[in-house]
Amino acid sequence: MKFNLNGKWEFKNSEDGEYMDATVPGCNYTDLLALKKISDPFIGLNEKDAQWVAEKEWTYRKIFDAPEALLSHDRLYLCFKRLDTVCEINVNDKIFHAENAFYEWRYDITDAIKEKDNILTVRFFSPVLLAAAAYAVCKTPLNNNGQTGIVHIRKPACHFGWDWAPTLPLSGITGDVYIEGHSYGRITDFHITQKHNYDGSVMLSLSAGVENFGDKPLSATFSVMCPDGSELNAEGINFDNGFKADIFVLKPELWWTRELSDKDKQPLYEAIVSLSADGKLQDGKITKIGLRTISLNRDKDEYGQNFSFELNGVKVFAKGASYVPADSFMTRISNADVDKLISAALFSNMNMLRIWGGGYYADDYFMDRCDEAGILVWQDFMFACQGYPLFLSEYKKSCLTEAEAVIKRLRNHPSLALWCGNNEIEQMSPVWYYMKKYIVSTEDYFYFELPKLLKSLDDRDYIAGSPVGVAYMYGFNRDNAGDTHLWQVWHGLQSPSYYRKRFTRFCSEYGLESFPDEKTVAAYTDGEDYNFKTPAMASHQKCRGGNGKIKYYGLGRFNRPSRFTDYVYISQFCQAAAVKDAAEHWRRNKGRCNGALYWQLNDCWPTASWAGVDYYGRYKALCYEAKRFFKPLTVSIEDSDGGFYVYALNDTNIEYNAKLTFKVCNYDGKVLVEKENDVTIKANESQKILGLGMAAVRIQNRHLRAYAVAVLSVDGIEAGRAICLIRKEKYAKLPKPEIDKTLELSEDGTLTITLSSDYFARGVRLDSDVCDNPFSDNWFDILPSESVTVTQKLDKAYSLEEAENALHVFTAADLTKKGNAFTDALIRLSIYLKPVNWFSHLFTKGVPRNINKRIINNVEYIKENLDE
Ligand code: BMA
Repeated sequence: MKFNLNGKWEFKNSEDGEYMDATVPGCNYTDLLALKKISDPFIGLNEKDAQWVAEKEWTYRKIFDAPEALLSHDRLYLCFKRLDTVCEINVNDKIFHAENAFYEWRYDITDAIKEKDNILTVRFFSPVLLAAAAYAVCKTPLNNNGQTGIVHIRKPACHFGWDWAPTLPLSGITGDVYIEGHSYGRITDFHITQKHNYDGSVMLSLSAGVENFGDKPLSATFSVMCPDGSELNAEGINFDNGFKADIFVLKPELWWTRELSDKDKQPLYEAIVSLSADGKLQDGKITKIGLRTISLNRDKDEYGQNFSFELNGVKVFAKGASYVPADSFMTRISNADVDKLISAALFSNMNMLRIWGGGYYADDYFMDRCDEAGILVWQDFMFACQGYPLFLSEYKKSCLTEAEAVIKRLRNHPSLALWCGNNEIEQMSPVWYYMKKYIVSTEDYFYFELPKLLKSLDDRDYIAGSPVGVAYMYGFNRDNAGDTHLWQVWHGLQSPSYYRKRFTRFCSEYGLESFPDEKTVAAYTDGEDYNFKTPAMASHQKCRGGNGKIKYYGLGRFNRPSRFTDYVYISQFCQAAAVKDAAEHWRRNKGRCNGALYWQLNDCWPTASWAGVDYYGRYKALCYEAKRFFKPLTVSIEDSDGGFYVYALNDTNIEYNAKLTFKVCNYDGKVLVEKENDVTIKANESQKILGLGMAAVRIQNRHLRAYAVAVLSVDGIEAGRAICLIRKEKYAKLPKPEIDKTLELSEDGTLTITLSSDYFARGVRLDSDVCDNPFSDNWFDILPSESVTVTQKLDKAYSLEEAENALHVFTAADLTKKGNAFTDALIRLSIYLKPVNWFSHLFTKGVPRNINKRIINNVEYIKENLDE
């Protein structure tokens, strides 16, 4: 029996004050916000005024009666799905403790609870003061992202501020709280492993851990409900502390990612275990599983060491982004919010999301949605960018307990593809080389202890960190092995063309910042007249020098505009273009490069950042562009000063007979060069299908003010298109197009917009004053003499006239212009010369060298793995 304790609670500042109304799950900030004791920290400069909250201790209290039916059980557990973080729990004067926000806490309160007036309090210590006190006792390396010393507390690192997150380290009961009543026994864990046989059949091994409270015999039965409705059953046999059984699935329906499947929803099997005693059901668990094999191929190959995911034996090019907490106050993230972000990932044709190590582990709902949708999940353990005191035995114990709990919670999910030890700790390690014990214990933990524990609990692949090379501090961020984070563009101010120099085996982080949608900016600047430097704008840019960098990249591609709002457009355009260029380059080199996960899918508050979707769910240009550059079957142009190579990119498992049309045209559509080819596109490969020098174009259009377009069609239907300008926007002299639009509104509220243009229209952006739902397409180019149709589902009833008046169409040719090439260059130079920028630029200038044989020969591990 489960007795729910969610809902109305009371809370107070522990040192003084009266109890006030609180809501659980929730936290001190959201409760204070509801009582109007603080102003919304996401708006204006309010974040600063809310800092006192984290410096206090907060006590939460609930007084309740326990029903007779609950008290009649053999064992009563008080369960907290999440406690954030260090706290003392008092149940009628019986004291318990918690110190880790990443797993469920469970306390035996059988003897502590009574029928009437139970008093339950939870007293949270200030995370800020605690981190400072712990730091005083045990020094930690300097933290670049907020308060130094926070690594002592097992809590999302980004709560203390990050280069995209505010500093709002909450305290509170941030998950469900309830009392579980059990008799005879309970199921502690349910695990299903699968063995795929050569004939295609699958043997499922199901096991349930059981806690037995008495001496009565317990029994268990297992069943599996198949997607076709059939049911398979087995009696459990005793083993260790539980039961197990094998169930054979003769003809499994396999789980795939979307591009490898013909289904929108993946087939899931429902596994059930029932525990009985005394002829009665005492406990049960149900979990959905998908049948598939997933592995990370790290074999030696012609380029070094592979880094490629294989699903059911089929190589997968990973296309996606990193997922960060969707709100600084995580209890405000509803299932609908998660749905929206998953929809955005699907909209952008992603097949993998990386759960980044400075937030939370993926929650059950998120995983369920990924299981259903066919999205692979890369799960970091929660360690990011800092030295963690893993040499302290109690601390390490807490981390390993956390790892065990998380592995057990997530391991049945078919979408879970990889465990990763941490985010960027290894690449930071050289900076704290003088703190030897951090170096040694980091290697111990991530290279030995954590993988050893993992191996005993799960058969998935593991990498020690992201980025990763071939051994501790060897080979990360290089091109012949491992996973990379390529921040030369943005942090190092390299030009976006730098990406094309990199033939990374897998890039799990790269990106460029942009401003969010203008409506989002307007929300946090609270009506103020803003520019790059106004206080609210500056406080909603957490990356040091970030707004300068947005300008730097913007002016590299466009003329300097006279309106600040044009910068919003430019920043999003440049972000989308840079990420696209990299993703397509790596897709063109598929096999050598095996994944492009950009930084970052989403935001935790309204801010300038690398996200593709802003905090309010508004899609930036990147989210739309990704729909095109991650499309499973499409075409890509590799352009250079000398000419073009056209590639077919095919991530499906199907071979296609297709037609390629390639043209270079003037802005009025006059064809300068045209080629047409019939091509056979091989399954699951990238292939060069055309090469063309620039000379033919130059003869006819000396200034190269023209565009190139490649269209790939299968059975007469367009399967993908790529368009590029021959010269960058600022030199392209884009014509001002006349765009015609016709609108239709259907009864179900779908607005259909058809656009056509007299001249080539670059970066056409649609925006509605009344509705934020995504358009079916946006931020596209319109070619002269063709029409483009897009739809948008309106969320309220509007007349056609209202919808039409609310719709704005903007193109790159509508941008304002001030100054000239010289002044723009000076502005860029002054940004470049900021010490933080030029240092980082010089530091990241060259492509890191490949792994050096001399080094390899010194290390046994590397020798075994890479040396021929
Ligand atoms: C990466 C991430 C984050 C950070 C991002 C942008 O390295 O792992 O730590 O927010 O860069 O700087």
